[in-house]
Amino acid sequence: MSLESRVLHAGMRRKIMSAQEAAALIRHGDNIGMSGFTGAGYPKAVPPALAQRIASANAAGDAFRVGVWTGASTAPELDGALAQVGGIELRLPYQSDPVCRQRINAGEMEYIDIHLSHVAQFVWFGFLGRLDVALVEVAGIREDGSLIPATSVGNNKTWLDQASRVILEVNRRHPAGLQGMHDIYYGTQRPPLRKPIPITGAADRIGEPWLRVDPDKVVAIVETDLPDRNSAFAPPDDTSQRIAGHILDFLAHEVKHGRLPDTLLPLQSGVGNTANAVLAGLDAGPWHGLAAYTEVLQDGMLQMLASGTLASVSATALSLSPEGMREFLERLDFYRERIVLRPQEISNHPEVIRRLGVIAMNGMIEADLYGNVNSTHLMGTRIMNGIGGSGDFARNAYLSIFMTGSTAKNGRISCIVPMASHVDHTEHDVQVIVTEQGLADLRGLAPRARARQVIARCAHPDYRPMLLDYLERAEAAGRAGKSGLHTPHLLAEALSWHERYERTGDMRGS
Ligand code: 0RQ
Repeated sequence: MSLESRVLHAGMRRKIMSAQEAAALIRHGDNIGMSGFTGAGYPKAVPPALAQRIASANAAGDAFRVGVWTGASTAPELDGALAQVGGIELRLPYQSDPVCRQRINAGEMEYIDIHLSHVAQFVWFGFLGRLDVALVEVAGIREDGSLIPATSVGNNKTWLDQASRVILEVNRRHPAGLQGMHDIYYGTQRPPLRKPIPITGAADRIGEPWLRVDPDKVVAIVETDLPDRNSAFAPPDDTSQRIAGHILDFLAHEVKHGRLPDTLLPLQSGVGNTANAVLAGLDAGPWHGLAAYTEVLQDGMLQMLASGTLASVSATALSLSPEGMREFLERLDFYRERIVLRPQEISNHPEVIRRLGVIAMNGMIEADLYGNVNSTHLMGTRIMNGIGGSGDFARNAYLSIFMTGSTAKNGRISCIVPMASHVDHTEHDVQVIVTEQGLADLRGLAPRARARQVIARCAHPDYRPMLLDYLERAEAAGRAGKSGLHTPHLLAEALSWHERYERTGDMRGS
C-alpha cells in the first residue's frame, strides 16, 4: 500500500509534516492524551522528537514539561524517552516503564494511578483539567475523515473528542486488514442521562468500526512505518505452571458443582507470564467455545482462538510477542471474525463485567491473611506499575482470582503477609487467592477462617509457622480484651515483616 493511500481525506493530507514539525506544535505545560495500551498502538515518532525538543529547551535553561495521559503502558520510545529527559510533569493512568518508575519513586514525576475504566469519564467530567493535545496513532484516514484504529483503542475516542488540538500518526506498518475489528461506541452519556450499555454477550458489537475526529482540530499528520513494542514472553516456569494447575482444577471443580456452566463464563486475564501460563493450561484442557471479555489479548488467547478453545475475545488492545504478531498477520481474516477491540471505558465497564459474569484472573504483589490485595506498591511505598484494569474487573467479576508466587527475591519476601503494606483490592473484592502452594477459596468465610485458609493453602512453608504464630497471638490479644476478635491484628507488629525486610533484606530476619 502506498503512503498516500493511508491518508485519503484531502483536507487532512495537507497537514502531513515531519515528527519534528509536529512536536514543535506542543507547548510547555500542555496535557497530552496519547494513544497506547500495553505496548500497542502508541505514537512512535512524535514522542522521541518531543523528547529531543525538551532536552534542547532544558539545555538552554528553559522549563519544558508536559502531562502525559494514555490508555495504559506504552514503550521506551514514549514513556522512556520523555521520562529520561525529565519531560513528564504528571503521568496517568498506568505505566510499566523502568525510567518512569524510577522517576516517580524518586519524587521527580507525579503519577496518578486510576482505574482504567474511570479515565475517560474523569476527562468528560472535567476532573482532570483541560486536555490540550491528542496524539493518536491510527492505521489510516478514510476519505470521509474517519480514522481506522490501530492495534489498541484505549482512550483514543475521548482524546480525539476532548482535546483542542489533534496530532495523528498514520502508521502503515499496521495491516489494512485491521479495519472492521474495532467497535467504537459513541452512546455513552454523562449522568443523569446515562442509558444501559447494550452488551449482553462478550462478542456483541454496539458501535462503529471507525474513530471520529473533527478535521478542523487536526493540526498535524505524521506518517510512520514502525512496529509495536511486541515483547516476547518467557516460557512458563514451574511456579506459573503450578499456579495454572490450581486454577484449572478449581474451575473444573466449580463446573462439577454447578457453580459455573460447561463453557465457563467470559474470561479476563491480566498481563504477564503467569497469566499467559494459565491461558496455556486452559488451552490444553477440555474446554471449547469459551469467550473472553478482557482488556489485553496476549499470545495465550490468540492460541486459544486458533485451537477453538475460545470462540471470541473482546479486548481494548493486542499485546503480542513478535511470533504472536506474525501468526496474527498470517490469519488476519480468521482473527478479525473473532476479535472485537473496544474503547477501554467499555472493555472495562463495571456494568458489563457484572452482567456477563466475568472470571477475573490477575497478578498481585502480596495478599494479607484476610484477603486484602496489594497489586501496585513494593514494601508499601514504591510503585511498581499501577492498578490498571485489575480493580475494574475484580470488583465486578463473578469470580475474582488473584495469583502470585508465594515468595519473592529468592524466598526473602513472603507474598502472604500479616497486613498488606498497601491495599488496592479489599477483602470484599477478592474471592480466591492462588500461589504455587495451593488455592484458597475465601467465599463464604469470615475473617479468621479466611486467615487459616490463606496460611494453610497459599503461604510458603518457611513462613507458615510465622503467620500462624502471628494470628494466634493476635487472637490471644483479642481474647484478653486488648483488641477486637473480628479481624485480629497486633498493630505494633502488623507491618514489621516489611520493616524487617527494609532493614535486613530478609523478612525471616536472618
Ligand atoms: O521485582 O524484577 O526486581 O525482581 O516485584 O514481580 O513476579 O515479576 O510480577 O510480572 O507477575 O507482575 C502485580 C506487578 C505482578 C502485575 C504485578 C517484585 C519482584 C519483581 C515484579 P524484580 P513479578 P509480575 C490487566 C490487569 C496490576 C495491574 C493489573 C501488575 C517485581 O500483575 O502490575 O493487574 N498488576 N492489570 O521481585 C516486594 C513482594 C513482591 C515483590 C514480587 N511481595 N514484595 N517485591 N515483587 N512480589 C492489565 C492492565 O491493566 C494493563
